Amino acid sequence: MTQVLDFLLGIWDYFAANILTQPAFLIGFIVLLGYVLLKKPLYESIAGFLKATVGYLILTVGSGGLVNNFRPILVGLKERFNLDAMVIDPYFGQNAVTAGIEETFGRTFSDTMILLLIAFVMNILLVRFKKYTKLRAVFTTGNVQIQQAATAFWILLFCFPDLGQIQILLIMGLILGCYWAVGSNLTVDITQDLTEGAGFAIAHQQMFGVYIFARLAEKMKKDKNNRKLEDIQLPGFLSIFNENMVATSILMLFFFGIILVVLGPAYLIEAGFMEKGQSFLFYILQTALYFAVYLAILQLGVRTFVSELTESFQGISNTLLPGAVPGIDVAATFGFGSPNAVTIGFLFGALGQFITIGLLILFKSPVIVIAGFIPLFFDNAVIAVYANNRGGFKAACIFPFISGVIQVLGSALIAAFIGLSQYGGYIGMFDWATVWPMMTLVMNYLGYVGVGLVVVLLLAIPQLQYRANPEGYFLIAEDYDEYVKKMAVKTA
Ligand code: ASC
Repeated sequence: MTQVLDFLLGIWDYFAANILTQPAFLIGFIVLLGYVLLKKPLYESIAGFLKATVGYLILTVGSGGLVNNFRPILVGLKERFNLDAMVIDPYFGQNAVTAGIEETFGRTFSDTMILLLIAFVMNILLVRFKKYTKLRAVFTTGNVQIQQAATAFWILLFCFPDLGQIQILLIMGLILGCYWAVGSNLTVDITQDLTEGAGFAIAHQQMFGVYIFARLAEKMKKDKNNRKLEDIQLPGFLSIFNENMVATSILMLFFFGIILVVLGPAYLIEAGFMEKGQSFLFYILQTALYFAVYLAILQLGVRTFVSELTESFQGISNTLLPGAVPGIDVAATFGFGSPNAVTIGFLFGALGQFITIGLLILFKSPVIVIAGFIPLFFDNAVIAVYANNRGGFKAACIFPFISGVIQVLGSALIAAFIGLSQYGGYIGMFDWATVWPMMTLVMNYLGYVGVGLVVVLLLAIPQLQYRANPEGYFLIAEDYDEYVKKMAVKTA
């Protein structure tokens, strides 16, 4: 019996390590399965698998390039000024959990794969029974699931220090599974609208944030002077900003130019960023221009795999999971809407974060935060893309700014509260600076009743969404063109 179980667990571990937590392959295999279910010839199915996987890997090159190039520059501020500070960034958050968990709780966390199994199965079941649950999206972004599992593990140990390993895994699986399914589902409608029916939702770390800001942005639509970024044609010399690559390059030149000057060539050489004897001016120029380079790569990746995913997923949503959409990496949305919204969101979010960090320093906060690249880019730029799409350019400036303030304050408060800040990092993404701290408080003060309450409240959200538009709710995921027609008739 135990041998059979070990064998099955071995298979699962292999699947989890190589596919489930590697979104490029997971998406590739989903495309393959979709085409097979659509009864496409095998060679076409394999071609689809390859194109989707390559496309996703291209996206990873783009997003990884951005993260690896620009995160060290921001984190450099900490070293350069010898700040005893916590970096808000998912990888720093994960490291902090690993560094502190033994000392703080006398535990280690090695059951990530089993946790993923529980939460993934739970997510699929919730969608399979969508008639009752009203949930339409499956979370496929394994790389962020691991980071979230680490932070959630810490939070649960903080709330329930005496819980056994199996109980922790079950409660975590329950809560994370619900968060993934409900969060991803929240983004279905607004993403269909943004992408004109590409057939995916977001599966990442700011799903609630994107939804809330998208809805708030709608309130700004009435203002006639508040056009979408793509509808604004700047006059005269400003017209060069109409071209996204130029706009990104110029704005990043200023942004990273200032930071690099603050860090100074001496530090940059010492820390290995710059070579001795290299021109500082051209170093700055090249660094800033690489932002536009990686962004372009990222968008190419999105274009390569999204069309395959859209078409093939029909196979799955016609049979295995009726009416479902895949939840995928938030970076996929950078291929849609206004490319300039990406840059604007990043910069306004950074402004919000930097001002708030300045205030923390000024008021001698016990926890000082260092801005992390991933929350700045993958939260705030995305919030701007949706805000611009639903409410115009003012929304694309204001909401990322507010998000930046919240990311810093929310992370500082929760990380200090649960004792994670002293280990140098916190995940820092929008939902983890807002929704998760609230859930933590509820569980901490109400115990198991709190766990129940969190699950019930999460599961109530899709019910409310459904009630707001029962006719369109499933249709928008199943057949976007039909949905648009139906809604046009309704409003006419
Ligand atoms: C994250 C994280 C990443 C990026 C990536 C964006 O939160 O951990 O590696 O965002 O998913 O494409």
